[in-house]
Amino acid sequence: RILITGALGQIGCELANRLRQLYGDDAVLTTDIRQDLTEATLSGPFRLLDVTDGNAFYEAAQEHRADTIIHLAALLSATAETKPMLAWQLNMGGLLNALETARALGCQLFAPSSIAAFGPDTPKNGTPQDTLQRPATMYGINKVAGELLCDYYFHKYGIDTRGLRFPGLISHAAPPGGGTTDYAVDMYVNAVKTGKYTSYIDKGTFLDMMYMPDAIESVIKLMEADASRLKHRNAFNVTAMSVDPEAIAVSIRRRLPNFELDYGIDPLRQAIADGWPDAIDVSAAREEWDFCAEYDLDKMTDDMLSSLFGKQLYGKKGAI
Ligand code: VAH
Repeated sequence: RILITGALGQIGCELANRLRQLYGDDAVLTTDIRQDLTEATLSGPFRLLDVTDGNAFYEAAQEHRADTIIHLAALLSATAETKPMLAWQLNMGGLLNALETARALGCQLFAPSSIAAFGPDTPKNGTPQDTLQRPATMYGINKVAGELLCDYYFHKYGIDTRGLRFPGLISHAAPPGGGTTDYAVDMYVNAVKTGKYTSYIDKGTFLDMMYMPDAIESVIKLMEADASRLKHRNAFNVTAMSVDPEAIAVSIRRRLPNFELDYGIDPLRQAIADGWPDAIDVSAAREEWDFCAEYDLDKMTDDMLSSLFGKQLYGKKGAI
C-alpha cells in the first residue's frame, strides 16, 4: 500500500495513475499541499498533506497502512534559487519527515535526486555514478544532502531507501513547476499552440533528458529490484538523451517544418543549467537493476506532439 507526496506534480500525477493500474486504485493514497480535480485525486483516495508537518505525515501513512512511501513533494531548481530558505525547509524537512515516517512504520521509501546533485567541477560528459559533487544551487545542495540522508537511514536503521538522479523530464499530462529543464516541455507545447518558441536556455546548452513514461517505469523497476543486486541505493544516474534546444527543434521540424525557435536567455536558469552535466553515465543503473529507456528524442517528439494535438483538439486539461 503506497503513499505518494506531491502527487499533483509533473511526476506524481502520472506515477499515481500507473501505480493504481498495477496495484489497484485504493492501494495508492495520493497527497499534496493543494487539491484540484484531476485523475490523481479522483481515481482513488486523496488527502491534503503538508510534508513539513511530521505528525500529519505519520498519520497519513499510518491510517493508509502504507508499506511504501513515494516522496515527490519539493521545490525545484529555479524556484529554490528564488526562495532558498523555503526550499531548505520543504526539501530537507519534508524528506526528514518521510524518512522518520518510513522508520516508524517500516516502509520502503523512494525519494528522487537529480542531475542537479552534480556541480560545475563535476566531469560534464560521461559523468560517473560516483564522482565529485559540489553543486552551487540550493536545490543541488538539497539533492546531495538528500542522497546522503537516505543512505544514512539505510545503513543506520535498515530502511529500504531507493532513489534516482532524474534528468530533465518531459511530459504532457501535467505541467512542470519551477524547474530549469521546463523549457523543453514549453517548447513542445508552444510548437503545437503557436508554431514558435523563445527559449530561455541557450543553444549549445546540453542537458540530460528523459520522457516521462521511461521515468515512471524506472521508479517501478528500481523499487521492485532485487535488493541483493544493489551496490548503490539513492542516487542512480538515469537518462535517455543529451540534448540542447536546437536538437529538440530539429526533431520537432520533422513533423512541423515551419516551427520557429529563437532565444531570450534567462540568466538565472542559464546559470543553473551551466552548472549541470551535459551527459551522465548510466552503467550502474543498467548493471544493478537493468535500467533501459524506450524513448529516444524522435520517438518522444512524435508521442509528445500527437498527445498535445489530441488535447488541443479535444480541449483536455493538461500541459497545454
Ligand atoms: C529542474 N526538472 O529543472 C528539475 C530537474 C534535472 C532537472 O531536477 O529543477
